[in-house]
Formats: sequence, C-alpha cells, structure tokens
Amino acid sequence: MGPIRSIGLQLDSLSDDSPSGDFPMSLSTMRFPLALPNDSWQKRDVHTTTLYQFELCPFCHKVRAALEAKGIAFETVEVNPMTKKELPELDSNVRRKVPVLQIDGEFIADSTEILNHLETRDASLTPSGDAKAKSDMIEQWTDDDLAQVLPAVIYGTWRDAARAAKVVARTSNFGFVQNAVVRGGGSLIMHQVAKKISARRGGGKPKEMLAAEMDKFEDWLADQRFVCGDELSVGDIAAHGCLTCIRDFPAFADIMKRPRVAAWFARVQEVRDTNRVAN
Ligand SMILES: N[C@@H](CCC(=O)N[C@@H](CS)C(=O)NCC(=O)O)C(=O)O
Repeated sequence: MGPIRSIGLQLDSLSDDSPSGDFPMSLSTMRFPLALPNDSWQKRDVHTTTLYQFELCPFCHKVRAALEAKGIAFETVEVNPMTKKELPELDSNVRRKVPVLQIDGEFIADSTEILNHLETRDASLTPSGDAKAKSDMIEQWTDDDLAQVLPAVIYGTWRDAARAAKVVARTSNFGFVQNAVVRGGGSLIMHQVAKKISARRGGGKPKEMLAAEMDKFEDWLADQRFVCGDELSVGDIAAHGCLTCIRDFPAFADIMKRPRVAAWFARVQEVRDTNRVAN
C-alpha cells in the first residue's frame, strides 16, 4: 500500500516546510498486536479498552464520542505531551501521536483508523446508501479543517492558553511538578503551533476561521436532525467530538448561538449520554 497523508497536529515540528505533517505510513503500520509493552503499559489489563489521549486533543475527543455513542466502556490515560512516556511502544514507522486505542488485543493509532475499527465491530454509525459518502466527507473535513483550526482558538492568545492550562490541570493525572511542566511547557508549544496554523491558513483571526468552518457545517446540516438525515453517523460523531474539545472556551458559546447547530449538538450529546457506559 502506498503512503497515506497523515493530517494532524505536530508539537515538535514547527518548521514552515512541513505544513501538514506528511510522512510515510502504511495503514498496516497503524495497528499493532499487544506486544512489546513498556513499563506503564504492562501494569494495565489487556482486556480493558484504553484510550491514550491529551485532554485538549480534538482527535481524541472524536474517539471518545464514538466509544460513548456505541456504549463501549473505556479508560483514559492522559499522555504527557512533552515526554509521551505513557504511550505504548508503537511500530517504529509510526509517529508517536495520540489518540491510540487499546482494544480487541491490539493498539490502533489514528482517529479515523480507530473509528473504522469500531465500525467493523458494529456498523451502528455507518449510514446506508449515498449518505455514507456524506458522512465520510464530514469526517474528513473534521480531521483536515475543523480539528486544525481549534488549536488556534484554544491557544491563540495568551489568555486562551492560560485557560487551556487550567483545563489540562483540572483533568490530568500527573503529579504536581509534572503537571506544572505540562501546563507551562505544553501551553507554550501549543501557542507556537496555533500561530503557525493561523499563518498557514491565511493569517485570519481564530474565531473567524472557526466561524467560516461552522458556516460550511451548518449548510451541510441544514434542517436535518443529523448530518445525514435521521440517522446518527460517523460524520456527526467526528464533528461533535471535535467541538466538545472547546466546550470550556468562549468560542464554543459563539457556536451555540447558531440555533440549528445548538439543537444538533444537544441531540448528539443525548445519544452519547444515554449510551455511555460507566467504567
Ligand atoms: N491523524 C491523526 C492526528 C493525531 C494528532 O495530530 N495528534 C496530535 C495531538 S492533537 C499529537 O499527538 N501530536 C503530538 C506530536 O506531534 O508530537 C488522528 O486522526 O488521530
């Protein structure tokens, strides 16, 4: 299989000549049997579905939304973005990014790969007929556009970056010193990432970039219950999960001023809340 494009947010690659994070990775290298565990992994039960994540990663929220909607119990392990030492040992071809899901006896990297795997267990989020193409398109837009502008919203100004640090601190399982390093260092790096993203996408203001993306989404949604009509799909779950990532930020309140989007968000949330399985 030829190389595929890996869209994502790279913390340690801030040079202007690697704008979209392309690197060779075949689909088969994104999955690994449960072997060669590192120490932190070894202490974990292989039968537990475990999501290795960053609290403010839109791709991780996408996976959480899918697990909840499907009623799959899971644990989360917060990964230190500076060291990533909590991540299991991955194939050497695979960039060490989150999300990584431990499920069904293997590790799966990449949110889209993970959702594909979940759909092979039960195709509850794959709509029938032509609607599948629309669902896939919206998932792709979520990865390539929506998830890309969110760091600019979350870390664009120092005030936003400070708020992000607070969210990370509130949810992290790190000790006091490590937490301080992650809050300070992580925010600093992400502020740089956010500046690069804004520049790369034409230098617009983060709020305006997000509003432009939400205009597209609102057109696709129109007056339907879900993006593909009456059926909840991967497209809804991807966009909903991704937006959940900014729920503590003022930009989220702006999005909720769009009545159709707010009603859709509440509908998808209800499915997640109803189906969520406590661990
Ligand atoms: N295409 C990947 C993108 C994942 C991604 O970019 N993750 C970011 C966090 S939001 C990451 O782990 N960056 C760490 C790094 O590049 O070192 C997916 O859909 O899961």
